[in-house]
Amino acid sequence: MIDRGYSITLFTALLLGAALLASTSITLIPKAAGVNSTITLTGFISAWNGTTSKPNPTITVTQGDSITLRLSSGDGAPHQWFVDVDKNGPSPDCSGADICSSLFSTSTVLTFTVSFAPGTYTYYCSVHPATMLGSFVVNPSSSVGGTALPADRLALVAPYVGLLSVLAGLVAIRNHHAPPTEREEVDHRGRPVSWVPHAGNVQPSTFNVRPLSL
Ligand SMILES: [Cu+2]
Repeated sequence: MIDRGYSITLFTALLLGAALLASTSITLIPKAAGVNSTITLTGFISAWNGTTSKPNPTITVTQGDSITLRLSSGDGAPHQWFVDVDKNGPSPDCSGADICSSLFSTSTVLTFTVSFAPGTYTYYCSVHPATMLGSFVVNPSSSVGGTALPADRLALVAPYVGLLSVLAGLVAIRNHHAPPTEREEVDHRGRPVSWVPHAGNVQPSTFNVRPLSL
């Protein structure tokens, strides 16, 4: 009883909805887990790792990495390592966005996860920020140009679109199957004329009844 065009539309809507719902499980492929890396820095008033061939080395990490930073004082002076995440310069905001070690004269270990945005930051010693500073580079978590976000956005939206399509289809079925009203008419001889209006056309019709000329 359902007309062909309607069936195709309904089938397409249901298929689209089901496909979108299914796609959510496809896009939930786990991302590459953050790497655990250990970095060692020795503090000297002249520079971090000041006695090596690479003082104040550039530290390069990937977003999501778990970092273990092994810090020691090479000159017995107190030092404090921090990365200036909020990019407001060499005064540490340890209760804010910046990530800080404790103040140490012997050694300490700082562990943290790189949960802030990719970009280039500066790490300092808060006690000797003029000489003890270097670059802290955070690379995006996706290895191919950091294009992971569009898929994530699709995964966020797809279940809702899928659900809406299915709901729209169900509402359409419900409306379409509203039972047609049966009307009873009487012809010019008083005999009942039964008819069912065509589905989708329930407008009242006019019967022109002429008496037969005998
Ligand atoms: Cu220092």
